[in-house]
Amino acid sequence: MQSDIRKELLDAFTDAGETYLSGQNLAELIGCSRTAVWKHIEELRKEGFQLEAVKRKGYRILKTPEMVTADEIRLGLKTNFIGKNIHYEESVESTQKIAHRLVYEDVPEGTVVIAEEQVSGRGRMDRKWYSPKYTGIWMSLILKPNIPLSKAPQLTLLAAVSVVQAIEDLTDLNPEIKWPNDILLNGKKVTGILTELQAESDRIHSIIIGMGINVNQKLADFPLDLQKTASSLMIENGSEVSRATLIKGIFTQFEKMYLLYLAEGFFPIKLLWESYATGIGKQIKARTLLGTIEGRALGITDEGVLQIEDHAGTIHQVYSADIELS
Ligand code: BTX
Repeated sequence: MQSDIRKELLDAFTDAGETYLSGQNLAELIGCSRTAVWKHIEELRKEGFQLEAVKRKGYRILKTPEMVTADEIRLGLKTNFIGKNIHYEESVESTQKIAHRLVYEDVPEGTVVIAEEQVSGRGRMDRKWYSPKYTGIWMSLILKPNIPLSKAPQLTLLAAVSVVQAIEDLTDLNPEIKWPNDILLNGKKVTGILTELQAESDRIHSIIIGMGINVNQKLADFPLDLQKTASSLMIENGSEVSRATLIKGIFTQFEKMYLLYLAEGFFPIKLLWESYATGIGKQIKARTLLGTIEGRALGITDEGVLQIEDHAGTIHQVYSADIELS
């Protein structure tokens, strides 16, 4: 019912073109209350629609948000296989879920699922990932590398490097990576990466890399509990960033890194990852499922595993954890 009002509201603005429509006009046209009209106009603003409001005249739409449809992304994309096959949806539960299904349909390597919004976006360990409409990049990339299971974490680090490089190419921002995959700007999380696998014995059948990038949200658009820890590229950059251009940049960087990785192994990627890493050489706290380890982060191994030296001099290998920087 709610989305009907919204659709009718957008249709009314489209039909009106340059003409202003008052709250009263809109309420009568759609057959709802003026409060409902106002509420939907506020929602549209949050999603990046620019609406002009003029006293005694009403509203009109000045700008609609940029979409990240397959056509938008294909335009000028120069990769050979990453992002060549795009599965686009307006609204989904989670792009990861769709990607897992597509793997069974035997889609080609490099297929990407992209959505404008996720209503049940997920983070690591069943946490939630907030993925509002039109303001971020929510996508899952399907890969089929012929590598053993133990090497899977390397690809998640490779993904983080690709996103950082694409952000640097497009903006003046200098993101940092917090092990394993959080991308931070001024200490706040702008990107999360979730890697999931389908494997047979110890061989990877497919690997699904989910990337969630906050692009054009304002601080007030985040739920209160995230406002202290999360940020977006627009907040840090001071101006809007084109989602479609950034997606193309990520595909280009990812393909370059992935081909380098397949040809030369993890070492060149490891060097790049370390050049962006924050917290290496410093005191950190790693919360793992088995307990908390405190000590100095020594770096990552050739497998992508974090090494921490505790106060007694013991070196711990950390495969999965949440890191707190001191
Ligand atoms: P994570 O477990 O490292 O982070 C999840 C935590 O981050 C949450 O518990 C919350 O505190 C915080 N958080 C939630 N939403 C946001 C946000 N938008 N910005 C900053 N912080 C947030 C990170 O997991 C992995 C996220 C992957 C998301 C992608 S989006 C495409 C794909 N589909 C899907 O469902 N997940 C992936």
